[in-house]
Formats: sequence, structure tokens, C-alpha cells
Amino acid sequence: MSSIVSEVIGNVARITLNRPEKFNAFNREMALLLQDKLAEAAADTNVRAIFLTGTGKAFCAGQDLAELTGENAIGIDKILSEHYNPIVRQIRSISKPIVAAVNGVAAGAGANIALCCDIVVANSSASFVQAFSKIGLIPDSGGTYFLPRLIGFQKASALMMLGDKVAAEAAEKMGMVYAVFPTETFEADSWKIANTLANMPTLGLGFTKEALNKSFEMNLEQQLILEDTLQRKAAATEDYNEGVTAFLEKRNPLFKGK
Ligand code: LHQ
Repeated sequence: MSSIVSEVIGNVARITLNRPEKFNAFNREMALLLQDKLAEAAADTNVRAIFLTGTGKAFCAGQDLAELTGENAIGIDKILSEHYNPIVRQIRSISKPIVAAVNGVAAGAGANIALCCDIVVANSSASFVQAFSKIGLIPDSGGTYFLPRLIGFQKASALMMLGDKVAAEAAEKMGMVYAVFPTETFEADSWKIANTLANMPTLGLGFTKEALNKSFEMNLEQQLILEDTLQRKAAATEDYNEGVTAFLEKRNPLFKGK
């Protein structure tokens, strides 16, 4: 079985991290395959949302630590530049919404890849661990960028230094995740979010993402100018026309992602 399973269901690309016996830890093959599958989903015009989840008990335990030692060990020089940094760049630059459905424990790079997605939801049994400090590493995969922005500097600093495991409910209270769903309904509830997004004005959501990508780097004046530019693009889409027309005709809009 492949370490990444990818299928398109309706207008959603479902990408599943699939090394359950290793808690879906990343080896090189899996990291490169995830890049391929994200690129495919980005290029497929039928795909209007991406759903990222894991098989079994874990979402992802980060780097497969067994791959770091022995004759065929992957060098530290490759792990960020060829594995995780390209994945984080893809997730932020793909102009389609990406939902991380965190089904179980998310540790190390696995946690931070989830946290850079557009909407993060968690199973009530899931947890998040900035595991890096426990093995003498620093948080990577965009963690030092996204976590302080999500939960504030102090809590991010403490979690990254102590490596404490944060349960899903606590993660939600901190603002690390958007919602927590009970195990029994987690799959259906999280899929519903991706499916809803896939039927919304896709280009508009892409422009929203583009504006949010800049939100913490620009001043107000720069952000107002960016909003002006992107709003003009949004207003030139067919879906904008459909949205306004449907509202005035008192009917549900039928968005096509154009
Ligand atoms: C694993 C792993 C794993 C292999 C669980 N590898 N097998 C960047 C730069 C350079 C180099 C390194 O990496 C990075 C990026 C990173 O991601 S660094 C951080 C790497 N990840 C970790 O340090 C997390 C290590 N894992 C854990 O702390 C725990 O396993 C967690 C908290 C994920 C889950 O704990 P438990 O629920 O108690 O499960 P467990 O520890 O019993 O693990 C279950 C199995 O999964 C077990 O296998 P076994 O054959 O004994 O049942 C683990 O060995 C395996 N596994 N994580 N990263």
C-alpha cells in the first residue's frame, strides 16, 4: 500500500498519510509523494478543496526517526530543504482551501504541517506535540512562524521548549484548531467542512488565502491596497455574479469555481 493515498471524491481531493504502523511518520518517499499529490490536486481543475488526514490512530508523528541513523540515513541538509519546506510552501501557495483533519496524535513536523493548513479540525482523541525539543532539535515546518501567530508568543514558546502534549480540547481553547469533533462523528463532521468549501466560490477563497498569507507581514495601508487588488479580481469572477444574482432572486447560489 502506498504511503500516501489520494483520491478525488466529488470536488474534494482526499489525501491520506498512510504508514499507520509508524504513526504515519514521514520517510523520504512519503514526503516526496505528498508533494506530488498536493501538486496534482492543485493542478486538477475539478478539485476545489483538499482534505488532509491520516490512517489509523495517528495523524502524523513527524519525521521517521529510524531514517536518521544507519547506512542509508537521510542527511539533515535534505530533510528541510527537500521534504518539509516544499510541503509547507505548497500548502500556503495552493489557491484552494486545505482542511487538516487531525484524526489522532500530531507530533513534530506532523503537527506543524497540520497547523499551516487553512482550517484545522481535530478528533476529540487527537493531540498536538512540539516533540522537537525532546530530541535536541528546533521546531520546523513553519512551526516557529505559525504557532505564535495562532496561540500567542508565550504559549508557543512554552509548548516548543517543554514539548508538552496538548489535548484537542485544550488546543481548540488556545486557538490552535478551529473545531473539535467527537470520535463517532469526526469523519463526517470534518468531511462536511471540506465538502462545503468545495461548493463555495473557489477563486474568491483563493484570494482570501492570498490576503491572509500577507496579513502578519504588512502594515494596514499595504493590506488595504492588497485587499483592493484582490477584491477587483474576486468581483470579476462568474461566482461573484452568481452570488449576487442568487441573493436578489432569493434562491441558493450554484457556484462553479470560476
Ligand atoms: C515512530 C515515530 C517516529 C518512527 C512514533 N518515527 N516511529 C526535522 C529535521 C531533522 C531531522 C528530524 O526531523 C525533523 C522533523 C521532525 O518531525 S522532528 C520530530 C520527530 N518526531 C518525534 O520526535 C515524535 C516521536 N514520537 C513520539 O513522541 C510518540 O511516539 C508520539 C507522541 C507521536 C505518540 O506516542 P504514543 O501514543 O505513546 O505512541 P508510541 O510512542 O508507542 O508510538 C507508536 C508506534 O509508532 C511505535 O512503534 P512500535 O513498533 O513500538 O509500536 C513508535 O516507535 C512509532 N513511532 N513516532 N517519529
